[in-house]
Amino acid sequence: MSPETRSAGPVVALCGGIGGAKLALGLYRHLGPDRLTVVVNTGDDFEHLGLHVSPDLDTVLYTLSGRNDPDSGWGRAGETWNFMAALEELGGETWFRLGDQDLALHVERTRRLRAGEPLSRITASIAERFGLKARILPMSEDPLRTIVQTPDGPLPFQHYFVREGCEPVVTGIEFDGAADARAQPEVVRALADPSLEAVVICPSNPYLSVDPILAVPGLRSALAACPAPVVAVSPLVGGRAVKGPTAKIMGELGIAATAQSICAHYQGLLDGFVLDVEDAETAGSIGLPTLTAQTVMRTLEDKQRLAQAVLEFARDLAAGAKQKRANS
Ligand code: FO1
Repeated sequence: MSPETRSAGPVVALCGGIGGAKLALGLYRHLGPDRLTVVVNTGDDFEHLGLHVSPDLDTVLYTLSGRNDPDSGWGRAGETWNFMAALEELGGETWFRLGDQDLALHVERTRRLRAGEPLSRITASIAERFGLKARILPMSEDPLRTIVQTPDGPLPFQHYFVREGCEPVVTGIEFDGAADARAQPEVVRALADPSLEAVVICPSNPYLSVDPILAVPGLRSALAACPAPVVAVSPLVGGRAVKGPTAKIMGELGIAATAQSICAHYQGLLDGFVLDVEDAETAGSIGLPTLTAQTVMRTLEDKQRLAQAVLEFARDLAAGAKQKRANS
């Protein structure tokens, strides 16, 4: 870590699952302990086999602590599947796969939730057990559930995503419970921190993974008012999603699958936008300061390199804004 990064302020990342967690890991490794807060989507959470599953929190916890399965991006490395095999033999529901080690997390989290402990405290204590120094926060303690509208009716998120393999046409997306959800207070405090250096919207699906965070009352306005530059990293490369159904959903919703559309989706929130090198020629039409970078993250070095570039970009934006204020 350079002396410059050591002396700088905290950073907040807004994150969904696999794609977002890759950049969160890069930020964590680049920033070093104690400076990163990851605000995680819990719209994908659901009750399955009597257990509370928080897939994006799990993915962030496993990825940042080096426990994630590098091939699938979700679940744990070196997983065994005895529970699933036994469940299958009994004729149980096996479309959503819970590995043996992963199962322990869902059992323990469910037990603690039922005993009245808030999701944020359970997450913090699991993060501590995993040796993590980053603060990992659910966007809310309250249930907000992503519902995907299809021509055959509404589907709860995991039914659309895993059981149906993202095949149904998406005609709309709703966030059940959003009106009553309260923002996690630490999230609001983190976004208002005067020493905040940057907010990074990770390259997660804007419609399925970031919108649920922004749907929590107070979080969109907290982001718009936050004292630090807000920078989003495009989840699209040349009109395609690196992983997942972002481009497919955009097409189905009648939105062009381009970096411009992603940037427009975050209108009023961003100070800068990060495009992949493959989309460099579209930089001029974004209407915001842009950074062109290699956004495909295969290795740990890729993740750290992108994190560093994004933070330097945010620092330049902050310096530019300061200069503007001084000149006016
Ligand atoms: N994704 C799958 O594609 N298939 C699965 O069976 C599956 C199980 C699973 C279990 C625990 C967990 O934390 C995540 C799991 N995921 C699975 C990933 C998850 O459905 C999605 O990646 C996210 O919800 C989207 O961000």
